[in-house]
Amino acid sequence: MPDIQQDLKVVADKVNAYLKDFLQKQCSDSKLYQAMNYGLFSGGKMIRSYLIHSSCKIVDVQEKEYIPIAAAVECIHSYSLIHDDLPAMDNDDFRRGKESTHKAYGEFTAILAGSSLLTLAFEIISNLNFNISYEKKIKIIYALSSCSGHLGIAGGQFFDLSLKNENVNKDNIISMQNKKTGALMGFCIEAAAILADKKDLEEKFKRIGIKLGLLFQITDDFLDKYGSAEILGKPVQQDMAKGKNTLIEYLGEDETQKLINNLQVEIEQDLKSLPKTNFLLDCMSFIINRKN
Ligand code: GRG
Repeated sequence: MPDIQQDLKVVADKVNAYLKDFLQKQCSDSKLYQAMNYGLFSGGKMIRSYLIHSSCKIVDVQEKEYIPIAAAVECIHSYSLIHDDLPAMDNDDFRRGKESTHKAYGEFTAILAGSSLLTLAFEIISNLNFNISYEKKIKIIYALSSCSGHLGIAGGQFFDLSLKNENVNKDNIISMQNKKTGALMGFCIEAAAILADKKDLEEKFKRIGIKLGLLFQITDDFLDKYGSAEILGKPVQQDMAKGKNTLIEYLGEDETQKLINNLQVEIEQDLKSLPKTNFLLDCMSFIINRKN
C-alpha cells in the first residue's frame, strides 16, 4: 500500500489551521463552542480533505482555493459523526478513541454543536474573505448543501436507521451507502472540477467520488466485522448487533471482494485520460487497505 500518511497529515494540518483561525475569530467561551471544537479536532483521518487535495492536483487548483472547501467539508463530516453517535441514532459512546461528543458534553449540547458545525460550513464558504468567483461559490454551496440533505447524507442515514432488520436487496444497500457516505466524497472530487471551471468534468468527478465512497463504506463494514477496536477507537461488531444492512452480509465476502475489484478497475479507467492522478490513485489504495 502506498504510504500517504505523511501527506495526509500535511493536508490535515493546513485544514485544521484554517479552521482554528476561523473559529478563533468567532471566539466564544461557551460550552457549545467547546463541544464544537471537541467534535471537530478529535483526531479524524481527514480523508475527505485529502480527496479534495488529490483531485485538485489533477486540475491544477491552488491550495488557497481548496483549503476552505476542505475545512467546510470537515465541519459537515464532524457534524454527521456527532449526530450519528447520539442515542436516537447509533447510540455510540466512543469515537476516535475518546468519548463521543454527547457523552463528554451532554445530549442537547452535542445536538447543537452538530447543528452549529453544519452552519459553520456555509459560513466558511460564503465568507467574503474566501476569494473565489461568486459563480463558483454558488455552485459549491449548491453541491455541498444538496449532498448533505435528504438526497444525501441525511437521507442515507434515514434509510440506514429505518431499514434495520428489514429485508433489503443489493440496490437498496448501495443506494443507502451512496447517500450516507458516497455523496460527500462525490462532492469532494466534484469540487475540484468546479474550482477549475471544468464543467465537462463535474459529473464525471462526482461519480468517481461516489464510487470511492462505496469502497470506503465497504472497508468500514469489513473493519466493523474484523477490525481492532483499539485501532478503530470505537467498539467493533456493531453492524450485526444493531441489525444493520451491509454488502458483506448480503452478498457474502467473495462477492463483496469482486465488487471492490470491479470498482477499483472502473475508477482506474475513469482516471486514465487525466494527468497527475497518482495522488487520487494512492488515496484509493489507502481507502481499501486502511486499518482505521
Ligand atoms: C450531515 C446533513 C447531515 C446529517 C447528518 C447523522 C447523519 C445525518 C449521518 C451519519 C452519516 C454517517 C455516520 C456516515 C458514515 C460515514 C463514515 C464511514 C464515517 C467514518 O468516516 P471516517 O473513517 O472518520 O473518515 P474519521 O474519524 O477518520 O473522521
